[in-house]
Amino acid sequence: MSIDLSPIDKAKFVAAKRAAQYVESGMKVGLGTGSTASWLVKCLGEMVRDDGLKIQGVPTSSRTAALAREVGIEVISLDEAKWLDICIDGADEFDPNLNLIKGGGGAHLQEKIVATASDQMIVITDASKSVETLGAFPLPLEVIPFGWQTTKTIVEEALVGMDVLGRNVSLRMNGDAPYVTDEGNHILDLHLNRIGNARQLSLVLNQIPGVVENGLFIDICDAVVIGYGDGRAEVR
Ligand code: ABF
Repeated sequence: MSIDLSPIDKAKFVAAKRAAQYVESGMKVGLGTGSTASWLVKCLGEMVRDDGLKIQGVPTSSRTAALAREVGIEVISLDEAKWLDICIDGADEFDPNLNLIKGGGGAHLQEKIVATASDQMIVITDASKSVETLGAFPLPLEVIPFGWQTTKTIVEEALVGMDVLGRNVSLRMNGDAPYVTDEGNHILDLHLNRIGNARQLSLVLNQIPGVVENGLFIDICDAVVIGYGDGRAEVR
């Protein structure tokens, strides 16, 4: 695989390549979504083709499913797999406790289901996603389209009692139309700037009717592989 890449793409590639070493023949593997996870899928495809690696992949989005098939990975559904040995995915932010914000790519619902059904969840990333406290990246909240404006109002009211610095909520758009997830839902982006108590916020948000899932991944990630533009990789 060509490594004539920009420093940021090199960092993502290096993280993916290092994390691919966790994958062994016979494993059922959760395949993440996003640009970093795409490198992982391509690396695994290469290992399937060139090294005889035998795996079954459970993609976390229709985009990843298409890429996995294209590179020759056997794709199965989560219900066929039932349980996974490992899941490798990107993230938008990770903190020192390896808690995450995910969903900038609009796929955190499937990503959280797949990660939760895995013995091990590994995040692959460049160093820019490292934060002391989660929240600078807008927190994605998948909501069903029915009554989404009412759901938004209730979310805004719920944020008043939360330990956050910002409370602006916006509907994610795709051009002139609301963004639609693989599950046919919309996404509200919560501009919180700083999340003081991510566990509490996650519980409160998921209790609101109309909310399907938030992008906070608490106590789900087991390790973060950070790639650097100079070719180094670090595991935390
Ligand atoms: C998915 O892709 C996410 O949950 C996260 O939103 C995003 C990260 O994308 P990238 O690797 O392109 O920065 O993993």
